Amino acid sequence: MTYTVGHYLGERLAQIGLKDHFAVAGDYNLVLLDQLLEIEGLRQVYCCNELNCGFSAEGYARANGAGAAVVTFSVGALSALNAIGGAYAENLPVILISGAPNSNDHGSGHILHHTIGTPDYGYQLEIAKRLTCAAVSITSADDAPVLIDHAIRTALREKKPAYIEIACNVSAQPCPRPGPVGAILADAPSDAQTLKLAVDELASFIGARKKPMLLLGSRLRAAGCEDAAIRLADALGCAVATMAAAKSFFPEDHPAYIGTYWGDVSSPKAQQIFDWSDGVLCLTPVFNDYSTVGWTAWPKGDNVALLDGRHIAAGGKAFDGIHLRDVIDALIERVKGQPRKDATLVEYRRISAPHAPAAVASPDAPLVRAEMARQIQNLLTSNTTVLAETGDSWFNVMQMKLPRGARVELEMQWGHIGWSVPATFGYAVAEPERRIVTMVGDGSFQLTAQEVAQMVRLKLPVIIFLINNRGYTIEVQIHDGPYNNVKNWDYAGLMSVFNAEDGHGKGFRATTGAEMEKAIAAAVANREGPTLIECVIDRDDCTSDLISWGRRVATANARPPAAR
Ligand code: TPU
Ligand code: MG
Repeated sequence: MTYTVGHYLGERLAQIGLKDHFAVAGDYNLVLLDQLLEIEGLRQVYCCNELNCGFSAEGYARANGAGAAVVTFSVGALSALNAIGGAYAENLPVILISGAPNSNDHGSGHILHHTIGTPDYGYQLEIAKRLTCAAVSITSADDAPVLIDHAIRTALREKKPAYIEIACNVSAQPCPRPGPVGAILADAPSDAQTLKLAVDELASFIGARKKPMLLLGSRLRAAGCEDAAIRLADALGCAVATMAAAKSFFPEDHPAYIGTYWGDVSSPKAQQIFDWSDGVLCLTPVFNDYSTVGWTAWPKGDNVALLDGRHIAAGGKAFDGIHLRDVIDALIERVKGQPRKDATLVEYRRISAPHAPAAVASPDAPLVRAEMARQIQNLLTSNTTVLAETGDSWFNVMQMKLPRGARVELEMQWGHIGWSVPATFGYAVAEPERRIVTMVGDGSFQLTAQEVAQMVRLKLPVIIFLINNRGYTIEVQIHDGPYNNVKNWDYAGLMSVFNAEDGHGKGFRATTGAEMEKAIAAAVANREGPTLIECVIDRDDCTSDLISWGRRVATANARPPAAR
């Protein structure tokens, strides 16, 4: 058998730990898909459309560390690029692979199908360059190994997406076999001198403060520092808060954990502790308009130290080219044996009230948000992952208490409604043994609903809570108008559409607590496919946090243009 460019790509994907890749077929990628099918241990998983294909690979990368999507030129890739923008925003190495025009057509003046109708096909690569950390075009088998390795290596290093397009007549051309994977995984070590100076600076930042605390942000996983953050918390003894987008990146049953810091909509007392602290070590934060609650809660100034994956800023100094993992390890060594800096945690324990269990609603009363959230909370185990969509689902999941091991996945930087359905599919493909629970609003679900059919196809026992409040409630809280009303669907009824003649998905509609409980029991018992539970609640029944946050964001949006 001839070893080909497609084989090389597939083998590299398998080497970096991919057991699956997501695909939508098209004539520019058919031969490539044939080559990928021949790679042992690499399954080809199909999606309904390319946007979903991109988000499926993104969800897969959340569970597996990296993901790949294979699409056709332009009509496919331009849809997938939206999800690639998401992977960039969310720091996930997703490799987008696009079939491309025959190498003989480049520069020929030929007009080809699926293009914008001009003989220049370079626009897709140009767009991809803006949305990825590496974008390459392969029009000759000779260049393929170097270009493929460059794209994959850069994506893994940067924890950002990469783009590879392969001319359709090159995928099956002969190509050498790849060497060991170490060549593309190896990373430059931290610069020793910079590391020492950065740790000196951080140690004196902490030493000079009485009430330090740790704030963990959403890039912690990409930096590979979730465990290191726990060790640092143990060494310092101070309070630890997570930012909203970093929910579940620190164990919530850890004695130092005080909840989410999110300005006005923080967990009880977390904002007071934050305001009282005289030195916040921010690990891998992303401060945007949403995470700072419309710029009202933006940690900065002399009492803030910023520690990113490869960059430290503290005490008016900046340090680059050092891995956060190394910084944390060295800092732990430095503070060892010193008195614990536990003032923020002691203070938190003084002012915080014990957590009161949520009240149980009367079983036959109309379903309300609080009862819905209570029942979903009860479903969470140490083996559960909750994917929470943009909307009030963000605020509902933020209030949940996670057992050790439970994970939450959020897409707060990109915030593409509809993300959760294909991301759930991809996540479930990577982690079929976990209990996977999705919370998605009616408005969001309508963007990507058809990907539930692929969960039926692969018999993935996902539980989807579809929150039907007949509107874009998160938008209602920011700015209301007729555009926030959503056409109602028979959501539970969709499942029989997706099942057709051979599926085992189940759909239920819950209008009371009792109906929801029954549906959850049936969902847990259904191991043969997804279960969708439509939770019917009132249009205005949302968390108070969403209302407060929505007001702040609306104010930030409404700032008039600055006078020139
Ligand atoms: O719980 P709830 O009602 O807030 O959630 P639902 O029903 O899913 O509504 C979400 C409403 C929403 C929109 C329309 N949130 N953000 N947007 C703006 C938006 C539009 N298009 C995309 C692709 N992403 C968006 N975030
Ligand atoms: Mg809604």
